[in-house]
Amino acid sequence: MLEVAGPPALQGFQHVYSGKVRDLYAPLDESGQVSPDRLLLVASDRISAYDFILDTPIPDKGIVLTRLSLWWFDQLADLVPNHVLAIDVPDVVAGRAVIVRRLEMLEIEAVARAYLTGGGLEEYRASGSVSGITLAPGLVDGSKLAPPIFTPSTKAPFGEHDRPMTPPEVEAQLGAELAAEMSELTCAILARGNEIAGERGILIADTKVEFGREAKGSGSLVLADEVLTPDSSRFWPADQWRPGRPQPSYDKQFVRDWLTSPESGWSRSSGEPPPALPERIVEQTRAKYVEAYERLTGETF
Ligand code: Q0Z
Repeated sequence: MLEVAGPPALQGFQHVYSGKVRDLYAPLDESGQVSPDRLLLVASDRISAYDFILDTPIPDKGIVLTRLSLWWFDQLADLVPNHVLAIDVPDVVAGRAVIVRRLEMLEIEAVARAYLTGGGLEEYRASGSVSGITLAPGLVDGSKLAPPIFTPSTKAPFGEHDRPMTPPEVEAQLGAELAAEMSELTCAILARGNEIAGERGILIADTKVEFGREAKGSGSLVLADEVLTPDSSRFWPADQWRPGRPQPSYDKQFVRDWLTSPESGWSRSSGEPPPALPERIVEQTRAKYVEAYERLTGETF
C-alpha cells in the first residue's frame, strides 16, 4: 500500500493525532514530559476533494489557512475568546502551526448555515426542515438563510460522515445554557464572517467550528481549531452566486472540474482514488487560496 508522507517528526514534540489535512502534537518539557496544557496544531498542504485526500499537495496552503485563521480570530475577538497562545513554532512548520491552549473539547460539530446547500439542502428536501428548524417552502440550492441557522452534528469517527443532531440531543449533551451559547456564538461567527467577506466579494455559505472549555464542566466556550477557512467553510465567489444550481467553490473548483473532466481519466463512482493533479491545476488552486487570503485580509501574501 502506497502512503503519502506521514506527519513530520518534530524535535521537542510528540505526535498525538492526524486529521485529513492537519496534525496535532503535544509539546514536551525539559524532562521529556508531555505538556498538560498546550498543543501544537500544524496545517499541512494536503487537500481533499470528493472525500479523498489527494496525492498532490497545494504549496503554501497550510501557511495561507493558518494565517487566515489567525486573522479571523482577531476579527472575532470581541465575540468569543480563542485557543491561540503563540506562533513561535519549529522552523520546519514555520507559518503553518500555532501553539494552542489544550481545552476540554465539546464532542459536537458546531455548524451554522447562511445559505442552503449540501447536507442541509438534502435534509430540507426530505423533510422541509434542517436540524429541527422548519424553513420556508420553495428554497433551492444556494438560497440565502437570513439570519443564519444552527445545524449541529455529531463528531463522527475518522472516515465516517457526521450525523445531524436535533436541538433536544444537543441540550441533553450540553445542558440548555451551554447549548444556547454554542448556537448563538456559531451563528454570530458566521454572521460576522459574512459582514466582512461580503464587502470583499466572497460569500460564506456555511461553517463548522469547534469549541472547548478551560476545565471540564466549568467556564464558558472558547473557540478552538481553525475558523472561517475554506477547509472549514464553503466559500463562494459572490459575483457567481445563482440560487437554483450548485455554486462554484472559491477554492476547489479547478480541482473538481479537472477530476470530473475526461482529461483526468477518473470516475467519481469508480471507488478508485483520484489521480495526481497536473501542475497547471495545482498552480491555479494555490492562486485561489492566496487570492481568498488577500481579498479577505487586504494583506499581500
Ligand atoms: C482539535 C484536530 C487534528 C487538527 C483535538 N485547543 C485544543 N484543545 C484540545 N484539543 C484540540 C484543540 Cl484544537 C483538538 N482537534 C481536531 C485534529 C489536527 C485538529 F489531527 N482534536
